[in-house]
Amino acid sequence: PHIVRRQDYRPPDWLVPDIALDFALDAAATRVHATLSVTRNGDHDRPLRLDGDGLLPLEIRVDGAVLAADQWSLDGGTLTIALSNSAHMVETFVEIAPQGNSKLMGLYASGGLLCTQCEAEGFRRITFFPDRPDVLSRYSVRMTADKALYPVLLANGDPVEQGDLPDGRHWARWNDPFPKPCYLFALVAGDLACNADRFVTMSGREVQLGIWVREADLPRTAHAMQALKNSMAWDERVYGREYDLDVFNIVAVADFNFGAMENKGLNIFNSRYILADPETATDIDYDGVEGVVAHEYFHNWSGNRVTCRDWFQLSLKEGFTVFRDQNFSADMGSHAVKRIEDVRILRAAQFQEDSGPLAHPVRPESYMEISNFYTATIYNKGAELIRMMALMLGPERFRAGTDLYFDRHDGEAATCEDFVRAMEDGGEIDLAQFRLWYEQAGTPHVRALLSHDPATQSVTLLLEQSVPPTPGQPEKRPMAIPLRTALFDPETGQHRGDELLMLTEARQSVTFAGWPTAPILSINRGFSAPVIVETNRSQADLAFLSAHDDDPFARYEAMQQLMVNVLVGRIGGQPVDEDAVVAAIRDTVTNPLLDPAFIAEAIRLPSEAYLGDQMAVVDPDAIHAARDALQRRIGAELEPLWRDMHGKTKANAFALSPAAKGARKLRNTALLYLAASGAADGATVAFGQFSEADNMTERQAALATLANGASAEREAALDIFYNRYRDDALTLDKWFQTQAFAFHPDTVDLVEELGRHKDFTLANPNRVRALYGAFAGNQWAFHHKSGKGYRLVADCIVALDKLNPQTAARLVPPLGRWRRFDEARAAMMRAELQRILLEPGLSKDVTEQVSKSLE
Ligand code: BAL
Ligand code: ZN
Repeated sequence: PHIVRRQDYRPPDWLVPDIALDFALDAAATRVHATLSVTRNGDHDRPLRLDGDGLLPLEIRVDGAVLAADQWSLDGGTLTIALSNSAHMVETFVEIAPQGNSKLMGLYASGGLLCTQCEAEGFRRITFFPDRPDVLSRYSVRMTADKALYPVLLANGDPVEQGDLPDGRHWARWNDPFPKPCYLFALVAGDLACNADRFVTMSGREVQLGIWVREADLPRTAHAMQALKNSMAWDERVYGREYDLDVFNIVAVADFNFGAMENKGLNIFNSRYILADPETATDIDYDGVEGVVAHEYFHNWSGNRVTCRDWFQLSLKEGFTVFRDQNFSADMGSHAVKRIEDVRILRAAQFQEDSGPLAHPVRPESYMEISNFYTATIYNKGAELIRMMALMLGPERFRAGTDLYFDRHDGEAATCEDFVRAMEDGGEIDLAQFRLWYEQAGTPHVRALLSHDPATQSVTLLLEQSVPPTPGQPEKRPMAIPLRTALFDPETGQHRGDELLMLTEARQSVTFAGWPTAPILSINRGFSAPVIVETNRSQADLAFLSAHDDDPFARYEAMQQLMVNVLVGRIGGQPVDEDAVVAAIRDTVTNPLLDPAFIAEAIRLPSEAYLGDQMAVVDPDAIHAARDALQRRIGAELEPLWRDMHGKTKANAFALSPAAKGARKLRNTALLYLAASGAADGATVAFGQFSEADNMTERQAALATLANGASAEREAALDIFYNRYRDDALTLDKWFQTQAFAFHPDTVDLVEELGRHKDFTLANPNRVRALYGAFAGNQWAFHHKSGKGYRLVADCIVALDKLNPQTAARLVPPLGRWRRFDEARAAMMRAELQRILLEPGLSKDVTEQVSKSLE
């Protein structure tokens, strides 16, 4: 298979300043007439090459004249036309079949809608075009369609004209004045209702906002609309960025590979990130809607106005936009809790990726299939890189850097290097060494050893860094690592100031004077760098920090590390002091000064997967047993506390305020520990919460608690939930997901059964992720020693690959982690990967992920 390399980048041979598209829309057969004004880029005699995927030209015209069959060629999808002058008008006519498009790339049917997804390379499935992000065009789009089936016709930009046609058809024209790459093209046709609103920009322009959904879903769009307006105001306030068109539309569709897509002026969303009401959405869902609406909106500047030169620069828009949406969400809620949540996601998804066969730099060097690079590294680690630059610069200089970046590159296709240079020039900083973060894959390890010298009344902090080898990068250079650090006086419980230490050497030390007694080290505060830190802090030091650190992330981290040490020690058969964990949890829960949402985060045991990451060889059964035992002990020893807290946090009526959300989070945690305590009424209390809840956050948490056990209430609750939500796809996903994620000895068999359930379908990516995605993330169940879990996921990959390779490929990484497991499991995982690779007609998406996993 063809490998694309960053070093091979060459500017496009031909540019397309303008394109007119005419769609005769029909689910079975849509005709597309494209008119491209093309101009030769530079002095060369190379022909015009247009990308196509599954397209056959019905007719081609150049400057109005129809081409004979020997005047063009089609090879591997690419249409080649020899052109003599420096500018031409090229027309192509093709027919495509949206209804048969199960890949959900290009133009496809979802429910009764017709919609598009073009990023990264879906536009070539619609029409012939130079499908690369550095070819920017002004689009004019005309659509005709059956008016009864598709009364609403939307495209990018602003609406221009519409009218009726004979035979029950109608038409609409949209123009987008902003030149854009074809991956940002979009259209939607369907029977949709609109939640309409308006926003007045900082310069006083009025923008019409529309969220388009099925009529029945309209009541579930209020939260998304509020999030959109908040995002628009936030981007003006924080980055000085104003919206630029007269309309901004969002459409929700049920079948979608991504979470959403930032098409210019017409965002298309997976409905799970638009629809929310208390009956069906958890607080996490509400936050997801807010965050993704913001993310897509922010792309209007970081992605659309300034786009990417090539796909190796993907993190230029994604890392920066994730950073922007993270900060927006923090401003809308709690900075402390948002940071903890983001780090938890980074560690679960990106650290695992960075330590496995699919590890790649934030700016990759090569790919076989770009769809495989929409990864936690590009997105989440990319966001951490921006965060580190923002920290090193401080808010004013960072803003100067982003202003310069937007000014310099507006209307251009830029690179990660352009961004870093704007930070250097605008923020007046030297980022020469920092650039390594874009080049080197792998999570840096930092050892931080504090030693006290009573004679000189000083302490020395020795810092050492190493970056592990990753595929294709055996040797690494030292990185520039910003570490926010403080030293705590154990007598006063206070520190003497937070310092930003820059670790730039492999080994470096710094001495602090004026410490007659040894202080306690708080390091990587706020998770200032995406690294793994190892320290020589005792359990007593960690317990101290868990009670005194004024940096909420560091306080959380101390608590987590306290728990990790106990659990890893227990798994390794070492004597451990579990009482210290119980005491720290008691102190945290009963501290009236702490935010309930923070308490809930802090007292949660580290996940089984995270514990696995701390071990040389992951032992899923031992991890589960140790974690379960500690959970039961915490439950039993503090049972009155859990009972009391569960009662106290019962809300009277649903609200979305931070206080109400925090109370629900704490209540659900209390329920979990109460159920683990072994109290005779554990299942009854959970079932009570399940039945009485006026919101999905409490209902689903109660269901999940019950799903871990074997009570009669478990079956009853699952039945009630299914019957209540069987006709609501998004909520039924939760029913699949909760079971696939359950800590239950029979989960693997249950997942096999659910795969045959009449409501399970491979055609809907959300449903696949709810069952197989959740299951593959359930370490204990997926790694069942029978190997059955591996077989189930491999079977799903093989079957799904025939329909939707992009979503199939996303299930490969959990199998690819075989090197981390014992020989028996590793052999079974490898065997499944080899079986997948033997499948005839395997997509390049899955081929790339599987072959890299076996290397
Ligand atoms: N650009 C793909 C979806 C997203 O990151 O917004
Ligand atoms: Zn994005």
